[in-house]
Amino acid sequence: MADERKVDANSKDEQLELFRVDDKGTKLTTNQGLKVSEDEFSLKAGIRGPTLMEDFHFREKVTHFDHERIPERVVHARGFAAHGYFQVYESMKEYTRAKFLHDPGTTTPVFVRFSTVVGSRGSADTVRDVRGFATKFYTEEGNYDLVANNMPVFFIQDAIKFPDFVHAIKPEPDNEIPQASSAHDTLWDFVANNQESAHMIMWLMSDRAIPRSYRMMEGFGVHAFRFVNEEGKAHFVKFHWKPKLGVHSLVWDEAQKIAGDDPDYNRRDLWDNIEKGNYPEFELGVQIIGEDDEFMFDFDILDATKLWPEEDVPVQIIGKMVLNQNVDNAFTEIEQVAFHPGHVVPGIDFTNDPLLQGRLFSYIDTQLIRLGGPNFHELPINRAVVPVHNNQRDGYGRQTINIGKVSYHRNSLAGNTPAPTSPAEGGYAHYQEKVEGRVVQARSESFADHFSQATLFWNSMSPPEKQHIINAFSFELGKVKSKSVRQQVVNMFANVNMELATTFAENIGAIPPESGGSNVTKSSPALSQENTPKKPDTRTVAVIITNGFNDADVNYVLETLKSVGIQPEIVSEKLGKVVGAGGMELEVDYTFLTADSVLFDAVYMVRGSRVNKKFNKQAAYFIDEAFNHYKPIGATHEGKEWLIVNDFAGKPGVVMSDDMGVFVTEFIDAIAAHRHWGRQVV
Ligand code: HDE
Repeated sequence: MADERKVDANSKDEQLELFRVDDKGTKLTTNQGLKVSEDEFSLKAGIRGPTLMEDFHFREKVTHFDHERIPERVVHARGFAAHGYFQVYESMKEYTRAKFLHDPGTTTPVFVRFSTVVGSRGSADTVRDVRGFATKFYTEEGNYDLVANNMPVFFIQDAIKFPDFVHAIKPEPDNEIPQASSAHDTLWDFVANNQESAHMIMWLMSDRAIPRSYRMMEGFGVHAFRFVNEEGKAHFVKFHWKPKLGVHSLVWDEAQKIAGDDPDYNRRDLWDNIEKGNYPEFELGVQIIGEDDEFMFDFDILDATKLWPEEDVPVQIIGKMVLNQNVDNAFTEIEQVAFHPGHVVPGIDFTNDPLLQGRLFSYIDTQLIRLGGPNFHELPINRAVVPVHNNQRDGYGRQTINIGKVSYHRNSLAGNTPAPTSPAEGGYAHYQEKVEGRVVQARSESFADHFSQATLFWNSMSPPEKQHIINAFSFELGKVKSKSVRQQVVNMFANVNMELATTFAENIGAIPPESGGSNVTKSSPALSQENTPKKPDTRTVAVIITNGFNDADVNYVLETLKSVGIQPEIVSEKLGKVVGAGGMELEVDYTFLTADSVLFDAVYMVRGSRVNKKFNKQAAYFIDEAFNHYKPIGATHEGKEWLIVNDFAGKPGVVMSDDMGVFVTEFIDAIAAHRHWGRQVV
């Protein structure tokens, strides 16, 4: 459950407070502060005459409106964010100078933006896609950005291919179709012709691409970074975020329906749970490899299409992040926040991963156009909590009023300040890696194996997860029009696993591969969501109910569910109240019109003594869909009778009993298990 602790020294919040304005109860003014007397009628020459140019309030209002939009992010356009704090569990001083990783008593304010990658700003949340997981730590040594994704590898090995990849996955340029989807010809043509994408495509076709909640996703820094300690000793490091609630996903049919029912599903879930005090928590983990062990692995640790199997390089949990505050304004905070993997603090450094190196260029560059110039660091959400002093000056929208004549280094007029700080006193010093070699445009041979880890991923999946991957390939390629591309993809994935390629080949009318297969037999249990923590906390339950229910029993069930952190919502025919046989009233949250079962994690079917035919029909649709999505279904009283008549009794995850104590215990267990894959769903 939520950790109630508040941030000790939330200096970021204090800083933002300086910029917050509450317009409620104030007088309307122009941007110049002039009080406005008329805001409905523009100034006209005669009551039916033309509008006059001298109406400055009209012009200012419309001009500002005309310029309200800024370019959306070229990728990760759709996102949502929240404030919180981070705390390290034990000092990491042995490995890194980064001060925010030293003192367990220090809380560092953070701002985290979750996103989809492909869709535009208005696209649906539940599409099949990678999710961004970008964290800005406002540390006492300056801002540190951990710009991560919810998958540990990437589609390409070298940043020079990023525009090609993005052009291929975005809507096709002639008709701008499809929105927020990888299920089209150009993406799969790219995949087949850039086989380094194989491993990431396995992740994209897996359940990881349709997370149940931003609160239930892992985050991965993807690249190998470097930790550098006080003595200058370096280690390779990969960053992980582990959600306290475990890693959970939707099923594909459900995800598609939610995209229509509630396109804001993931953002609403984050917002609502923070409002309710169910603060999302993530633990920060690190995998550390000594410099001497760089070449100990059967893959190149600098290759971003490879993960470091957790069984070989354990994830050390080093701290915790809690998101406990919603934004006040989506534009000024979420849209204007600017992340950059190059925003580091002393003790965190880069490696020669060619994907990372390219990112170091791209992020500042994109903010220049998106946020309108080089002063985006002055926007409230991007400001460091420590003072900023340098000789950078001017530019669009500059806000700092730098005093004095000196804006250059070296100088004598200002005593040669602002002065650099020596590394010993906390100045950033780049790691002195020895580099030598010829200038070449090529890729290291050690990056050449594109399939072993794709097979490792496949081998690690549980049977339902494997089936979902086959279904995803069948869906995506089923939407690809080019037969040649479909066949190329089948042939490519024969290198990963023959059963996989053969099964989806049959579903998409392609020729099953004649040869292929992999000799990789290794698996990594950490990759399967089957092994993730499963808890009932914050799960939602639709309570299907109408008048005449058993007051005491229903009240007992609802209160017990709430006591373990489950969130029941009342669903009935009409908004208003439903009344129990003994007069107890329950406020209806949703009707069958405003909600479908896809919006809930489980269903509790109560019915009531006063059901009618229409109620039964709508409830039946609800239950049927929940059953097909493998969700827990509980039933008591008239609900139980209905489930028995309709042949749901005894099926996995279907809980019913006349003893309310037994019922609620078993129902909570079924909810904690999340999905009941043992069902035969046709
Ligand atoms: Fe990004 N990426 N990226 N990316 N990325 C952007 O920056 C880029 C990559 C990631 O919520 C852009 O401000 C290149 C990997 C996240 O604001 C842009 C390459 C990972 C976000 C950009 C990559 C990411 C972005 C677009 C290949 C996981 C959203 C808008 C070398 C580790 C941040 C912006 C937010 C955003 C470039 C690959 C994560 C264009 C060139 C790998 C979470 O600069």
